[in-house]
Amino acid sequence: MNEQELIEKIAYNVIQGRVVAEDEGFDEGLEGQLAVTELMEQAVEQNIDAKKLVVECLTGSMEDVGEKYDKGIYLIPDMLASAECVGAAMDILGPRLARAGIESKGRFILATVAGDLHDIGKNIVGIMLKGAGFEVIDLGNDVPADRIVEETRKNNAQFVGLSALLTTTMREMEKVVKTLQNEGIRDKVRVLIGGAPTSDKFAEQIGADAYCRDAFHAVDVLRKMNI
Ligand code: B1M
Repeated sequence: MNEQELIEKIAYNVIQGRVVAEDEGFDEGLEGQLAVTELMEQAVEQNIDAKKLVVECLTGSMEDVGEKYDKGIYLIPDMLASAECVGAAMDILGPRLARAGIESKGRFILATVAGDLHDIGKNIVGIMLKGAGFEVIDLGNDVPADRIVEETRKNNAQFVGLSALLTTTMREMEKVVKTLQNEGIRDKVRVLIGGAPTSDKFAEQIGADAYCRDAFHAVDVLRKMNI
């Protein structure tokens, strides 16, 4: 299979929610055909650029999944099946994105805010930050502001990365910034935010240092901060 065919096949199988060849997929009857795990292993063997694989096979496909959910074609279990595919793909791609043995550029606390269970984007950001040389402490999803601030203090972290995918949870980011202020450590950390409903304007409104469009942009933003 050439590079383009492989990319299209992986993207298709993410949308179908097929982790391994035995899975039947949303359209059913696909069992036996190569799925995300086998295809991603091939892509890695063929040395296809990891960034291209993330953007074209994973991020793009999840947008499609979101549209299908919006239209009522997909239900929550279908979104979850696709999410599982991204997880499996990142398990294979992660070591290629995160190069080992780089000197630490600082400690990064990463979390999806309280009330929000979306963690695919955050996990990709974590892998990219590790690859860029940061020591990442990932607190997971649905993390209350108090815990984020407590871990920031305890670990003497220089960076806080917050993720939110819901319009109902993005306000939690402001709570984190305010709690950092109240605890007197706001000026010791840079706060970076990301997730579909957030923006440059929102970052400014809540007093965060930067908005990151995607994981690659996050690394770029940090580079521009001269870190
Ligand atoms: Co949900 N969901 N979901 N969902 N889900 C969205 C976000 C939604 C847009 C779907 C839709 O309606 N079209 C919609 C939100 C609407 C809104 O708020 N305006 C939605 C909804 C409504 C819901 C529920 C409320 C559904 C329900 O129960 N009725 C529910 C809420 C649960 C909760 O959180 N409390 C829910 C549940 C779920 C699942 C659990 C089933 C699953 C998540 C599984 C998981 O994460 N483990 C899920 C999924 C998969 C999605 C979509 C389809 C995909 C999200 C995703 O993973 N994208 C999503 C639709 C969409 O986004 N188009 C949707 C791929 C990922 C790589 O991108 O997360 O944007 P993203 O991350 C990027 C950047 O944003 C950036 O970099 C990342 C990598 O490049 N970034 C950062 C993100 N965080 C960053 C932090 C940084 C820097 C950059 O810090 C430094």
